Amino acid sequence: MKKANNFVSDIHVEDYAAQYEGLQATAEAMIFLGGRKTQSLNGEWNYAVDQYDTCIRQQWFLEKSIDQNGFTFPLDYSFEEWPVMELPTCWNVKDPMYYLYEGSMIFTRTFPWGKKEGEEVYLRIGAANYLVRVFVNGKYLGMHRGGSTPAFFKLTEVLEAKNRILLQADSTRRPEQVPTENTDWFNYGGIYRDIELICVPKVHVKDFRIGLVPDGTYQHIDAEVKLSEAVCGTAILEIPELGVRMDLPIEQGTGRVTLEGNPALWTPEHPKLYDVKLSFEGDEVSDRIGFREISVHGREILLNGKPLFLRGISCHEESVPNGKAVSPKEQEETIRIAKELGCNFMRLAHYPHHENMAKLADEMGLLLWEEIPVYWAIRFDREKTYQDAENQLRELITRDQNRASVIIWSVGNENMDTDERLHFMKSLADKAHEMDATRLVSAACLVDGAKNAIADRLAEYLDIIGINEYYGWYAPDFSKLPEMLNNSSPKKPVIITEFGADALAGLHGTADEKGTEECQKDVYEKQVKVLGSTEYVKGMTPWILFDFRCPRRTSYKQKYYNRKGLLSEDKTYRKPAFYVLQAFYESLRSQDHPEDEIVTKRGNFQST
Ligand code: GCB
Repeated sequence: MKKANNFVSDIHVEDYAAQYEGLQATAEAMIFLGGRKTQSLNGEWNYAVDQYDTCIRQQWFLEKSIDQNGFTFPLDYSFEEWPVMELPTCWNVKDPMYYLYEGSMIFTRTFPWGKKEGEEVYLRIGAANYLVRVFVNGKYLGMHRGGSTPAFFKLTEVLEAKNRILLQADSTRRPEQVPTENTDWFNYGGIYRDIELICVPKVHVKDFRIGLVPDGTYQHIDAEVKLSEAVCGTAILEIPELGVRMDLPIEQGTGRVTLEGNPALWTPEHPKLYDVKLSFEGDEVSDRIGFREISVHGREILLNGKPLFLRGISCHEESVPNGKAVSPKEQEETIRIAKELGCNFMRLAHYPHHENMAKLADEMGLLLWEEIPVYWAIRFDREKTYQDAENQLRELITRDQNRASVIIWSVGNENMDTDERLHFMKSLADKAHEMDATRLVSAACLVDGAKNAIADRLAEYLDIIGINEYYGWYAPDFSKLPEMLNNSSPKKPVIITEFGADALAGLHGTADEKGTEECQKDVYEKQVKVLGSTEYVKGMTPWILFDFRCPRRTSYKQKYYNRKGLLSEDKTYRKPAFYVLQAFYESLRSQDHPEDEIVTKRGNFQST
């Protein structure tokens, strides 16, 4: 751009963000966290709403009142006097003023640091929606895209005795992002998972993966290590309960070993976990590992070689008081309610949930479907959008690859079967397969409406076909469901990843009256009857466990909520359909595991 003599950088430059697009934190920047002590930066941060991105236009992080051209302006910020917000959080639930706010907020605080020789320091932000930019002591350290996966930044070189950190979190929806502008959930803004500093020796364990070799013997354990530097040496691997303490040779920074073991196998009914330790010179990490094998054979899903029906439920990451920043107690309660429903499986829709969900599922015994937000009308024609989606997938896999509970990576939900989409999502499925041979790959696909059949071309590249169908709701003629199932002859197992109906808690009427509890109950009764007797349907995750916020839902029954929850949004009231599904799952479970104790029925309604 040709600059006029009266040019002023902070008001005349509209591509101001371009210089803060580089240094993208990607999956490659991640560090294995298990067993590491971290220093928390959670807590009070000063903040300001920054609707016009003035912070990066004026470079507030420099804490100078002179711009690049020597132009002096009065400071438009005062970090110390700004109000305070407790992080992590979603700002929408912090103050009614921010209930619908989308855009940038600036967060800043100071922290002391005592440098130790030879130590590297990294910042980890568990999740910030959608992008976050990091500035420490006046320097731009990088940015991260993707609202639900962790971001890592190296701080070592910039740290001093006293440090100022400034974060720009920007929740703006943009067409080329993943997800794109239009979704069926609320776009919470904020830095809503833990912010922490990680100190590691220069040569440290960057990645550590361990699990059962999927060879059908259940006796071979595969462990793989990546170090931060291409050094050679010997790591030590320990699984005390299995009597394992062995050398793991490292060449050029990587090492891999397969060992004989006879672990008790992990199942949802018996979620046995083993303590595992790995050390390399001054660095030590640990994890709690369940050993299990998941596979498909024809139209069967097998867990440790045994056929399995996935008694599931879909779930968003949300609570009324905390938005997406659900507390550990709320996470545990979600799993507990799913178990009360009789589930052995949960679909964490439509984006990566907090990593603690998978840790809890490991401990409490629940199988998981994890998903990236390749949702609806993603810009499948854009290479940058693909890179963003693939990076989110790689970050998710790297984060949760040691979790026994996670059996399926989903590469998206309800996308039109176009050529661009097929190429895009096939590439994602290939990437997931390439990174992880110990799990299945799926996606939630739509029914082909013209054929009334399962005909999505993506199915060829998936291990399990996920199908969203809304017979009895969006597709009002229920008789089309058995017809659709008869019209289809999938070569792989099918999971019905969605069906459901809205019901406003406490609203009564006839089964024909949409939005009533009776209508939802009726849809569930019809659905489970048909799906339960379809040979190739090997699981289901009806839509959805709890009512959830959604800007698209404006009717008087919805009140900006999607009301397809089996429970109301406060997670206390169980609608009658809850008990229909519970009774169905109980009947399946008593066939599968007659020896298991039956979960006591609780709640406010007894099925008749
Ligand atoms: C779907 C979507 C889900 C929506 C749901 C609905 O098919 O996958 O995100 O919330 O339908 O209620 O319309």
